[in-house]
Amino acid sequence: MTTRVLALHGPNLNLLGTREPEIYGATTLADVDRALLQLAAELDLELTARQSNHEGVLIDWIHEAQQTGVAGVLINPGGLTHTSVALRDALTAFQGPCVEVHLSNIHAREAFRQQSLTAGACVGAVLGFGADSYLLGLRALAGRIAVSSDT
Ligand code: CA2
Repeated sequence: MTTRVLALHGPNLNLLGTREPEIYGATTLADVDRALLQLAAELDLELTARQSNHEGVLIDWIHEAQQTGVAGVLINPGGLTHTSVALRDALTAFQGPCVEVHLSNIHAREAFRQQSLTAGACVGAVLGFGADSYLLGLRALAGRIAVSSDT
């Protein structure tokens, strides 16, 4: 059976590679998605990647993932990481594993970025490795899905 996973990119991540390269690197979101799709194929996962600038849209996609049997969620919640109880609640309600990823090391940045409201609803987080955070996060998610489907 096909194992489906959802990769979600939060607000402003559509700007990746176009501004602030000193913080977020020169890789575009399309580059990230291409690399994710390639790794997903190697891991035998069917990955769908989506980006939205709207909190409610991200929440709706997580609900839809739950309703349609998606096995796991990889998410960079962007700035919502630090503010959104509603997004955390949606991730908590999702029954499969979720992994949070960040391009930057949020703990080495401004105080307001050092707290994640959403990471506590995830099995773990990968941060600070630029676009590689997504790939490491996808490997971790695949491992979790494999373990939970064994039991
Ligand atoms: O490091 C990350 O991945 C962040 O989730 C990125 C968010 C930021 O609010 C979080 O604190 C950490 C920002 C995403 C916006 O990305 C941009 C990329 C290029 C130009 C402007 C924004």
